Amino acid sequence: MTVTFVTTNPGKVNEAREYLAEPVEQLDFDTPEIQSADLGAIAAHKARAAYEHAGEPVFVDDAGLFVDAFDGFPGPYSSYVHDTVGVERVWRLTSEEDDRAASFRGVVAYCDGQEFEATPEPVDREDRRGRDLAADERGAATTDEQVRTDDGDGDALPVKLFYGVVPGEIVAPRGDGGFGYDPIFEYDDRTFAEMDPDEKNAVSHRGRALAKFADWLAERDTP
Ligand code: ITT
Repeated sequence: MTVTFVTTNPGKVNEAREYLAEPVEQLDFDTPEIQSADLGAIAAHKARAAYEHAGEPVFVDDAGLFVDAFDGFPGPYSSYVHDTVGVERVWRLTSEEDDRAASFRGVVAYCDGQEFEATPEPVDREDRRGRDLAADERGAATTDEQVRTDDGDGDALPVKLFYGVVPGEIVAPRGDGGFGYDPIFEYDDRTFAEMDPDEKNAVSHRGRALAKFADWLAERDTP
């Protein structure tokens, strides 16, 4: 079954194609985004709007770069900061700090107009290369799979959310791959822009969220 990814960002689509067993089709639509400090709320709102636009089951992704020294900034404002301040200057600002730790956090949000089963409790899990995902997620104040039905906009369509987080460090730009903040985000001695898409996926916030989404789709589609 084809799954439709509503996003303006082809880099995200490439990553989803590496991960999901199902064929992924991009619907290039700039979904309106609410302003919120809560990535889950932004993603849920985005998924509902995308579903209403597409008229078919869809998923969206919302992600941001959270710099520890700036209490998480740019976080949910990453897109705006990327287009205004720019990646190079985010590096320069961070280079003045002693603490250059940061994390990418992301949420994959799925909406098909239906209700979802009750959400299981978070479980300890490893990624496909044996990394302990739960250890990274514990420090990042994310929760595991969730269903959201109300984000202050009344009786809203249910949205299923899958979170992912990866800790790293802000460094001077290196590498030509990836997109967005990838050149300044270092994980295990390499920036995300120095990794192939499958290498980035194996450790990234999006890869982690997509892994949970893929597991859920597979379970749901098993008779
Ligand atoms: P859509 O909303 O259309 O999906 P977008 O690129 O605007 O695409 P986001 O709002 O989720 O996506 O992204 C916020 C910013 O964070 C944006 O500047 C992205 O380039 C950046 N970003 C998101 N995921 C990233 C990743 O895996 N690597 C590097 N930068 C990323």
